[in-house]
Amino acid sequence: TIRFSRNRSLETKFYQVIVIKILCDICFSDKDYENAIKYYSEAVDLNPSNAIYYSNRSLAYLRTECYGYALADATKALEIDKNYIKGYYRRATSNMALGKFKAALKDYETVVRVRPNDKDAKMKYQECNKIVKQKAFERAIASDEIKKSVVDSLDIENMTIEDDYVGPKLEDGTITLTFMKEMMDWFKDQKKLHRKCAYQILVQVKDVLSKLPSLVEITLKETEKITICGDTHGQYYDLLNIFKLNGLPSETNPYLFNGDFVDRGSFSLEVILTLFGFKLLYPENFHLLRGNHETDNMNQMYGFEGEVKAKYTAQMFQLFSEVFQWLPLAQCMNNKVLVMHGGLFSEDGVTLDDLRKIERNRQPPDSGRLIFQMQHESKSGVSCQFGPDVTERFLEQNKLDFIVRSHEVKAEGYEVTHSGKCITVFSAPNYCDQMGNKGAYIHLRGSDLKPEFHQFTAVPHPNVKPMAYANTLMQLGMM
Ligand SMILES: *[C@@H]1O[C@H](CO)[C@@H](O)[C@H](O)[C@H]1NC(C)=O
Ligand SMILES: *[C@@H]1O[C@H](CO)[C@@H](O)[C@H](O)[C@H]1NC(C)=O
Ligand SMILES: [Mn+2]
Repeated sequence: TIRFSRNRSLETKFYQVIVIKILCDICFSDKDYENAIKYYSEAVDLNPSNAIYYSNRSLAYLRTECYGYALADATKALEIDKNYIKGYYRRATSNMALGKFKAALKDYETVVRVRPNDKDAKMKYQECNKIVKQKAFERAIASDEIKKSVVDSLDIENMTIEDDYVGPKLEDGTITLTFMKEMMDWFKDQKKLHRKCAYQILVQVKDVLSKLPSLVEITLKETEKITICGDTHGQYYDLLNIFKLNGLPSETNPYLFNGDFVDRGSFSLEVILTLFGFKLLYPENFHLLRGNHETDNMNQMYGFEGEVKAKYTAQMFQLFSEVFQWLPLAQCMNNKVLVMHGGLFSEDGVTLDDLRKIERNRQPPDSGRLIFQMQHESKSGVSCQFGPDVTERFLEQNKLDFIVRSHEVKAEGYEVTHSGKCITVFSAPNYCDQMGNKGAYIHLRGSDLKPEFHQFTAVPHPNVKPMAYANTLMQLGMM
């Protein structure tokens, strides 16, 4: 750790700035964005009127997916220097990631105006414009007709499975362990499940999920243990590795997957169909919660929609979207441990009863604030960090011991903060093939409810890069 003196002459300030620049460059080349953020914060402190520091810290925040902070920094950079082009790009990228497409479009517009000959800027502007128009169109038709379920327009019974299909099939319409094993092997060889089987799984899992409460409450007996996993993000081969290390799900080997199953990784369909299959096979012992990536906005940008369209159809994506809206939002174990994807809330006084009452069959933006926060953010549009005071008050009020959340990549795969009362778990090792992080899962036993951490590293996967199906803006953007 390098400490910078607070008592600075102009000369030491000058050298410190040079040292910081070198340190930040090293951090960036090491992908150590957390330290880069620390050093840029020092730099901002030394020289609060330099747009580059804010802009570069904004990029570091983008890389760690703290989009709210990234947005604030890009905005600050532009306040200092409204001609700083990179600032517009970064603010646009932050807004895109937060689903604020119109705001993003405005910034691309500015770049195009200032640099009429910049082809890259023009392309991004056009791409973003397309999304804004598409959203407007979707809104227009959504208000015209009462939402009909895709399920009503499917005739699954009559879908035929061609003779040359030799892959796994449900047995009399039911999922069996044999089917699950065959399907996982089939996926491992990069083969496609027959669309009829995929639809069967989706229709059945929609029915199962829609009967669950928004807050799932379970009791672990003295002798029981559950495994809690964080984000998996389409890293199918790493999911298989979790099952290899920790055993296949079963009635005696229960799991809870804490959201963000899809997007970014290019094997999201394989991940989600495997998880849905196990949910159907062991509805009481296999649990899934919704993450911020089980939403239309995210799926459009980060690959899942593109992947489903590439491997199946737009109609199947519609059905996924319907199913995602029925995923529960939080799970409580033995009235003591609360698990949810994003973390706690910006307002104080939220109770478990408030969570029970959330009507969840909807997309986050028009759904009241609670549901969105649980998946995504806490204070003021910022996507990470709520203070220990928030955790403390929440736990006390609800008579809980600690919370488990996911959503943020951690170098060790997990992180224990707030004196052990807020635990983060993340299960996508070497996230996006580039973060170099470990993955982790947690064992929680009924006997003592003490979290026990298990780490693992990434395994190889076939040569399809992450984000292969993502929106081109996201592929080309600095994310
Ligand atoms: C800001 O980031 C750029 C790369 O985008 C880098 O070349 C430059 O050195 C950084 N500036 C400072 C002051 O850290
Ligand atoms: C299957 O198709 C046939 C002929 O089109 C139709 O008569 C029958 O009702 C369909 N079955 C179902 C279950 O929809
Ligand atoms: Mn997330």
